[in-house]
Amino acid sequence: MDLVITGGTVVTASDSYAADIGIRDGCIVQIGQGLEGAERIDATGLLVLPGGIDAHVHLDQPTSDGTVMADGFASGTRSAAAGGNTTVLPFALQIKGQSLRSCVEDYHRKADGNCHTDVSFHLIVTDPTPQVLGQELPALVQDGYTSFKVFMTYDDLVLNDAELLDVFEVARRERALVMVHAEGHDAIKHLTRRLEDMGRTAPFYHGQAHAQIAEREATHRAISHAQLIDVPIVIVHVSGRDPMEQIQWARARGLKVHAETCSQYIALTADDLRGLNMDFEGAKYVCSPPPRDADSQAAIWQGLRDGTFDIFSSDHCPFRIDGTGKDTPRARTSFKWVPNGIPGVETRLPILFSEGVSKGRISLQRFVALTSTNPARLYGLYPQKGSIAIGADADLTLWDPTLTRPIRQTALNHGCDYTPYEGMDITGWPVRTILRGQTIAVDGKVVGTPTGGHLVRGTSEAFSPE
Ligand code: DUC
Ligand code: ZN
Ligand code: ZN
Repeated sequence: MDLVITGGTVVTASDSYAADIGIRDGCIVQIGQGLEGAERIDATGLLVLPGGIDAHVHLDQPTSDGTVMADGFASGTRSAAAGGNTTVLPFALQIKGQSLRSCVEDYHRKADGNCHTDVSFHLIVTDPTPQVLGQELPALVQDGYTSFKVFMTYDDLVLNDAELLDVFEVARRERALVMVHAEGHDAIKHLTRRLEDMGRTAPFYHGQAHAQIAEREATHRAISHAQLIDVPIVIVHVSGRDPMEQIQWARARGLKVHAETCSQYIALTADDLRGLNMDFEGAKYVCSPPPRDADSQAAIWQGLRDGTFDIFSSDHCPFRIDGTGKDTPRARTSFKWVPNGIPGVETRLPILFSEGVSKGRISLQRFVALTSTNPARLYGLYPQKGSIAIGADADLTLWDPTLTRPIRQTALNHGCDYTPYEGMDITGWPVRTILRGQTIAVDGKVVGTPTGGHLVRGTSEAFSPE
């Protein structure tokens, strides 16, 4: 064997056991005791986890007002690798009027040769023309682009109900998975106007404009449309109790509705958007849907435990707080001009481990399921990814469950100039990330040149009979 990892505790979504792992040609070829190979990594005292899979990141995506994201593929995947991830799933965003095929080619040009982790694109469909629905989407699904995101809000991205139903129909026919950004566009615009009329323009009011009621309504509407078409969907970035209850309502009726939540909904609340004294500091926390309250945090924890949530992602969508990102003269006039999104690909795993496993809220198995195995199953990467098994890619994260230190911007690898989690105490950090048998990060720093590749995916397990 090329490499053996010895003395660690192997953790999967179903078990924990002491074993060595033997790796040849980038794959796991043996799991056992007393293994030997050309190279040895001693994992005594460490957990050996399947590499993290962050199924929701935004890298090098253009925005409607020309604001440039803080991470491209090089810095975004560097940050992912340092944070214990071996695969990320970013988006290829279709600009209205653009062919989806040329959009995918553009993103490949940006990613190729630059990625420290493996990558696999979701598509974002903003312009479901007959050509896109009839030809481009089916051909792209055949090529392994088996998931697409649709938006129920944002002027430049929103699909109306008829368009949503059209996209759902193609997904059903092609066995592709639709990810839904569920927030009611008209309700948000109405609330935004009313808040602005009252002079309530600070970043804090972003949280009020993007009310949980609007998220609940859109979640239910998306579920109803999916039921009409009889297609599985994923409700992404679920922020609180109200939309979560809609997902539970759907599940209780046997509907195939999957759900994702993210770090910001357990680690932040609406109060963070107040900043220091309702000042522009709050812009550091502006994301959509926004963080909610303590009651919603408690509900999200319950959902992480009981299986309401299949996956836990970062929704990494970084904009710098300096004059090139969130803080522009226009953004100072109203929260509605503050770019929506926060960084988090490097802190996702430590936050869930520390707040979840170290504090006794979730088991180690649940942690692995939410952050690696389930994303792989949901998006057609399993068992090549997301498992520790003979024949799987040797994507592994060695984890020190006792290492305690706070999150500090100065220690992070992203291109953003702040973290919304500054100073948060964390117990449990990744100490080595291994992609297909090669070490790509050690102690929070990337090593080596980018070796990440593009992954072709199969059909989501959401389409299999239970
Ligand atoms: N939706 C996302 O998924 N990410 C950032 C902003 C948004 O609205
Ligand atoms: Zn979204
Ligand atoms: Zn997102």
